[in-house]
Amino acid sequence: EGLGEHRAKAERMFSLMDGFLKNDPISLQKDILHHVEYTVARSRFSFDDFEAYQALAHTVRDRLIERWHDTHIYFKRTKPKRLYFLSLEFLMGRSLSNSVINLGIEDQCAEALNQLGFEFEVVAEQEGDAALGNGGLARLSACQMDSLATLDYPAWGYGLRYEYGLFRQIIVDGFQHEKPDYWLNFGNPWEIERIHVTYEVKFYGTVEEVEMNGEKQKVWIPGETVEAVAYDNPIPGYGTRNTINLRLWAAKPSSKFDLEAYNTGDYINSVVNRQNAETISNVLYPDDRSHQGKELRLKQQYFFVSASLQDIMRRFKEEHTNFDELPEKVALHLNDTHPSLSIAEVMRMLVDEEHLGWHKAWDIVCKIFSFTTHTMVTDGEKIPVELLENLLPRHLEILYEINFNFLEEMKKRIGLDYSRLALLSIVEEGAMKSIRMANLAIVCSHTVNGVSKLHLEKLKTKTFKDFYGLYPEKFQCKTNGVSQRRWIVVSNPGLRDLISKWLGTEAWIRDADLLSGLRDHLDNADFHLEWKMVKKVNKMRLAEYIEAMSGVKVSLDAMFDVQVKRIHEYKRQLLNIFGIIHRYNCLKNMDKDSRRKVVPRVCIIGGKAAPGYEIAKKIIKLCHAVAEKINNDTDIGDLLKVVFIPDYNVSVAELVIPGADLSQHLSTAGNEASGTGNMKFLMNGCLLLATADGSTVEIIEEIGEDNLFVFGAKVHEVEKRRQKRLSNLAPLQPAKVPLHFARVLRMVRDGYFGHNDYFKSLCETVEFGFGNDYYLLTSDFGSYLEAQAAADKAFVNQDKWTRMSILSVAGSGRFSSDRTIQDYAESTWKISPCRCPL
Ligand code: T68
Repeated sequence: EGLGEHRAKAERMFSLMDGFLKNDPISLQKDILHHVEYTVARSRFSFDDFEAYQALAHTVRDRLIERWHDTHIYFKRTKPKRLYFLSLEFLMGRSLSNSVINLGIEDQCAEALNQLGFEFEVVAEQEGDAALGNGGLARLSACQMDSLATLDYPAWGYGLRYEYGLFRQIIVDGFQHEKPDYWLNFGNPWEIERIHVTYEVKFYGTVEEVEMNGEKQKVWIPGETVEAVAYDNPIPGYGTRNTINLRLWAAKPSSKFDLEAYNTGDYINSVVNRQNAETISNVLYPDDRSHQGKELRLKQQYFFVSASLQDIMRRFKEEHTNFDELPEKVALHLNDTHPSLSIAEVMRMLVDEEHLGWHKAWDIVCKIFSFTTHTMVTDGEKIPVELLENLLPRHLEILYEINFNFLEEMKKRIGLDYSRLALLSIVEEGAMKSIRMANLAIVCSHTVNGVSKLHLEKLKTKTFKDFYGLYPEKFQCKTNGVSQRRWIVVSNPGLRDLISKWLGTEAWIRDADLLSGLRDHLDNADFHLEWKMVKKVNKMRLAEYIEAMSGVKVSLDAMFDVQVKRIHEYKRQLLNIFGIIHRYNCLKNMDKDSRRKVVPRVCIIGGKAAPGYEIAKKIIKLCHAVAEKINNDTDIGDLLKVVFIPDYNVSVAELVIPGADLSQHLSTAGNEASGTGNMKFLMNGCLLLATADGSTVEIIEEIGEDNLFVFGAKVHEVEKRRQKRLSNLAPLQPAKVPLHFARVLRMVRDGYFGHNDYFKSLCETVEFGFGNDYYLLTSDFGSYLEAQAAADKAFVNQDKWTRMSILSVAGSGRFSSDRTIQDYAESTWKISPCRCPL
C-alpha cells in the first residue's frame, strides 16, 4: 500500500521534472541565462565574463548534482564496502574545465557560450583556485579523488573547509610577502551547504568514572561544543555517471553554546565567544614539513576527525546493525599522520558509546585503518601530552591504554629490551612528553604505504626499521600518480587532440597505459612536426604570461627550463640559481663565435616559501636579484633570461607545465618521498633533469636513462659524501670546493647581486664550519653542470629531442593516479567498483 503511494508520488515528481537536464547547446544556453537572471541576479541582457562564469558553473553544478544523487542512491541500494579518504588537505584548483570535461559536455558548453557572445577559455579563467592544501600531498589527494570517481569506486573524501586557503604570494622588491587567500569572497558555486548535516564536536572537560549496569565505565564530560557543518563538493568521474563526494567541514558556533552566559546576562561576551568557535576551520597551516604542536592545529585535527567519524558511523548504522561487519563495510584511510587521532576516536566511540568492550573494539579498529606516509623525515608529527590532556582528556587515556597493551605485547615478543621498546613506544618520554602519531598509525593500521619504491625502502631500513622487523607484511609501496585528465586533457588540449589523433582513440583518458602506443610513431616526420607545433603554441601562451607577470620578453627559440615547487633547501633551488650564475659567467667570457652556438635559455622558477622559513625566503630574493642583473645585461640579451613566477598554484601549473621544454627536480637523493611534479612534466612531453630520488628512479626505469638527464649522488652515496665533507673540516684547513662553485658562491657573498648582508646566512648553509652543506650542493655541482650541458647538446638536435619528448609521454602511463588507486583498492582497501547505471 505505502510503497504504491510512494511510487505514484515519485512518478508525478519525475513527470514534473521534465526528465534529466539536457546537454545540447540550446538547453545549456537556456540554463545559463536562467542562472544569470535568478542565481547571479543580473540582467540577461548585460552580464560580464565573471557573471557568465558563475552562471555556467551553476549550470554545470546542476548536472553534477543529478549524477551525484543517482550515484548515492545506487550506493545506498547496493551497500558496497566504502572507502573513506581522510585528508586535512586537498588542492583542487579550478573546477569548471575539469567538470565539463568529465561530464563530456565541453564542446556543447563552448558552443553555448559562443552563441551568447562569450569564449569558454576566457570564462574559465575567471575562476579562482581552491587551494586548501600546501603542495604535493594535497594535490595528490585531489588527483586521487578524480581517479576514485573515474574508476567507479564507492569512496568519500573528507576534509576541512578552510576559509583561508594557502596564502597568496606577493613579491615586493624581490621579497615574498604573504596575503590571506579569502577564496570564498566571490562565492563558491561548486559546494553545496548542508545545513542539516551537522554534528557536535566536543573539547576540553574532564573524564569521570560511572557505574553502568554494574560495571565501571569512563565518561567524558566535555567543556566546549562546536558544531561542524558539511559542505559537499561533487567529484565527477570521466566516462562514467559516477559522481562521488568530497565532504568538507566548517566550524560554526553550537546552538547550545554557552547557554549559561546568556542566562546570566553576559550577552556581548557570549556572542564574542560564539564567534571564536568558527576560528577552528578558518585557516590552513602553511608549513609543508614541520609539525609545530600548536593547540589550534590539534583542534582542527580533532574537529575534522570527530565530524567525519560521526558521519561515517551514522551511515554505517543506517545500513547495518552489527559492528562485526564494520571491517567488511568500511575502509578508513589516513592520508599522512594528520588525521590519525581517528584511531583514538573510533576506539572511544566503540568502547564508550557503543559499549563494545576494549578488546573487541581494538580488534575491529585494527582491521579498518590504512596509512600512507608522505615524508622521508624521521622526526614525524608529535602531539605534546600537555595539550592533549587539556583538550581531549579521554583520548589521552585511550592512547595510553593502546600504548600499554602494545608494549605488553612487544615485551612478550622481543623481551625486556627497554631501548628498543622506547623507540617503538607511541608515547615519547623526555622533556616534552608527546604522542608519536606515526607510531600510532603504524601500530593500528593493517597497511603502511610508501609513495615510491625508494621511499618504501627507506621506511623499511631507516625510518620505521623497528616496526618493519615486527610487521613486515604491513609495509607496501604505492608509487604516486597524477591524473591525466587534469594534467593533459584540461591543461594541454593541444596535446590531447594530438595524442587521440595518432592513437586513433580517446580511450587513454581512462586507460593511460595506452599512451605507450605513441612509440609506434616515434620516427614519423608528420607526427614530429605536429608534436613540435603543440609545444610551440604552449610556449607562446607561457611567454605571454611571463611578459604580463614580470615584464620580461622571452624568445620562443630558447629552451624553457622550469623548476616549480615549494621552496625548500632539500629541493635545492639554490643549485639551480648557482647553475644560472655559472652559465652567466661562461657567457660573459665567451667570444662572439662561441656565443652563436649557445642554446638560449629561459630559466623559470616558481614556488612558495613557508612564511617562517627564512632561508627559503632568501632563496626567492636571490632568484630575483640574479634575474635583475642578468635580464638587464644587454650584452647577454636573449641568451639567458631568468624569471620568477609569483604565486605558483594549481592553475599556474596548468599553464607552465605544458610550455616547458626542460624541468628540474633537484632534491638531494633520499629526501623527496616521491615527487609528483616530475610525472606532470613527463606527461606533457617535457624532459627531466633530475636526481635519482623518489619516483624519478621509477621514471628512469620506465623510459630509460637515455631519455632524461640524471645527475648527482645516489642515495647510497649521500651519507658517505656527507661524512667525507665533514672529515675535510680539519681546523684551519680550507675545505676542497670545486673552483667554479667557489666563484659563484663568492659572487653572491661579496654582493655582486647586491644585498650581501642579507645573503650571508644563505651562503653559510653551503659553507663549512657553518651549515656544512648538508644537502651536498658542492659535491653535486659538477655533475649538475654536466647534465645541463647534455641537455643543451640534446636541444640542438631537435629530432632527437622530439623523440625523447615522445618517449616521455609514451612512458608516463605508469604514473597515472588511476594505477595507484586501483592498486590501493585491490590490495589495501579491498573495495570493488560500483558503477551507477545510466
Ligand atoms: C609530499 N609531502 C612529499 N607534505 O614531499 C612529496 N602538509 O615527495 C610527495 O610526492 C607528496 O607529498 C605526495 O606523496 C607533502 O606535500 C605536506 O604538504 C605537508 C606536510 C606536513 C603538514 C602538512
